[in-house]
Amino acid sequence: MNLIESYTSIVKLTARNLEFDFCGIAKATKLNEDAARLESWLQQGFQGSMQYMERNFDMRVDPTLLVPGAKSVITLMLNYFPSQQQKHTAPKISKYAYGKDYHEVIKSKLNNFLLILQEKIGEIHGRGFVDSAPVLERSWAQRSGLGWIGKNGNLITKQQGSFFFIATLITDLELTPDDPFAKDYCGTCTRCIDSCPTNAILENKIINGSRCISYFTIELKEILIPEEMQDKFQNWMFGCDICQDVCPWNRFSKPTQETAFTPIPQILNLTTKEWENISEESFKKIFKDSSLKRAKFKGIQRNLKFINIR
Ligand code: B12
Ligand code: SF4
Ligand code: SF4
Repeated sequence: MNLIESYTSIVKLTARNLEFDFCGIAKATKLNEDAARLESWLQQGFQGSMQYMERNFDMRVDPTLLVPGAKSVITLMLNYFPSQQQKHTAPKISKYAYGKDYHEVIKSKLNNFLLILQEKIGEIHGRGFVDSAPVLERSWAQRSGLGWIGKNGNLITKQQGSFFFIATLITDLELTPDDPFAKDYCGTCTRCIDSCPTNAILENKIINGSRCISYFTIELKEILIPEEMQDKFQNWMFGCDICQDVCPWNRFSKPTQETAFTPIPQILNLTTKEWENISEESFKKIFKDSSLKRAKFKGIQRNLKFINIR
């Protein structure tokens, strides 16, 4: 085994030891095809008011601008599919937000990952990212052989579907890349497109972010949700899982083993009335470690009102 191969084994083993579900590697190169897709997405205004998507375009399509001297992009995926469901009558919350905020949970795993690699391999540089950095995470997951990008825009694994977070560790360490995931197992299925209540899923795996319930309920801050969307949310109060819930590949989802993602009891149990009556103080206390913070108390109240207008 040469040095590059032995480092690659260390990376894969470390990912397993840190209980990531999948780990794939790609060469850190500029993503030219993705750059064209991203440019067209932005030109059509599909980012809506998510101005952060307009920033750092060059960095987003070139990991060597984010981490100088970058040679490899290690993609890590972590399952968040919960073992318990909300009550049918409760205002719906996306499964990714049932437990502790994934940004914090995964960030600390990524820091450990880098420390272990430095201990075992020596002086290497790298940075771990999850969600909020200018990194095209789904593209890296596909390029590292972990799955295909479905018509609903999500990265789907053949083994366990799409209820996974994606994180990357961009490093100057040279590693053996995995083969990109070449196939697409959506076939003639169109369930996600047919089920999206706001018609946010377009042809060619393009998602109009500015029409997605996830955007309206989480990203649209301090702004009213357009009236045109009234009656379309199907009781989704925070995020939306419809295009994943209907996906046949998610029959293969298995409950997460990550204890930090154990559902906060109130997420499973609060009724609409209780949500309406919750004080800002209690909200902040109960959800202090949760992703719900992103929408803030005011955002949650606005969403509740919006889905309950009859
Ligand atoms: C902005 C954003 C949103 C926006 C816009 C959505 C969108 N599709 O862009 C909103 C708020 C609507 C959103 C919603 C959701 N999001 Co979001 N979001 C992001 C974020 C921050 C950036 C995505 C982005 O770059 N968009 C721009 C467009 C152009 O990129 P794209 O859709 O990813 O498409 C690229 C590739 O897919 C590729 N591509 C497209 N078609 C094809 C075809 C082929 C053949 C190939 C090779 C490549 C390819 O090219 C595109 C450009 O590179 C990422 C985190 C990150 N840093 O990547 C999370 C992320 C994509 N979101 C995630 C999640 C979980 C969600 C939700 C499921 C949350 C929820 N339940 O409410 C929904 C799903 C909505 C949907 N159907 O996409 C996960 C996805 C995990 C997965 N398994 O795929 C990510 C990766 C966060 C994370 N770290 O885990 N999100
Ligand atoms: S998350 Fe919901 S609103 Fe957004 S694309 Fe999927 S089904 Fe449509
Ligand atoms: S619902 Fe069907 S078309 Fe949509 S992502 Fe899943 S398999 Fe692909």
